[in-house]
Amino acid sequence: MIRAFVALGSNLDQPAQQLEQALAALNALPNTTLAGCSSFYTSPPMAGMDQPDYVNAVAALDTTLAPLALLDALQGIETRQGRERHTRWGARTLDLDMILYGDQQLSCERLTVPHYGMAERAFVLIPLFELAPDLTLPDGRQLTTLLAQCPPQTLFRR
Ligand code: ROI
Repeated sequence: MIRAFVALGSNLDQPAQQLEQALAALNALPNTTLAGCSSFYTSPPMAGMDQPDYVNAVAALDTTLAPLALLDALQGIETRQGRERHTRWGARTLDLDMILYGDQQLSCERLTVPHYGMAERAFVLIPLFELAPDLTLPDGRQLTTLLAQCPPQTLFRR
């Protein structure tokens, strides 16, 4: 059994409801249980983009799905919730990013874990800290160190 962490984000079509629906879908995945979810947070789009604010959270999953099978499952949920991939970093109904898969470091065309951008994203690190304050990344860095070094961002706990 692997403990994986998934970052959830939405900024279209009732974002908080999108996240609730996604959590139910995660909990219904085969060979997977939803072990926990952080609070929901509201934040402006990163890098000052002209989009609606996001609602973000992080979920903990216990799974025996292999990494790419879990990725397929996450993309299936995104698609069923109306995700359309037009432009990179465009507004979206649902984004599910696998940020950690146990203590494994994986890199292939479809998937890199730990997620390449997590260290710069307070909207990932702060909810993750709620679930796993003592977490150490596969490369040995402490979550608390990443948090201390993360660029400041506006984030409201809902
Ligand atoms: N900004 C915030 N605040 N939250 C996100 O989930 C998010 N996701 C993205 C981009 C467009 C980079 N900005 C974001 O993909």
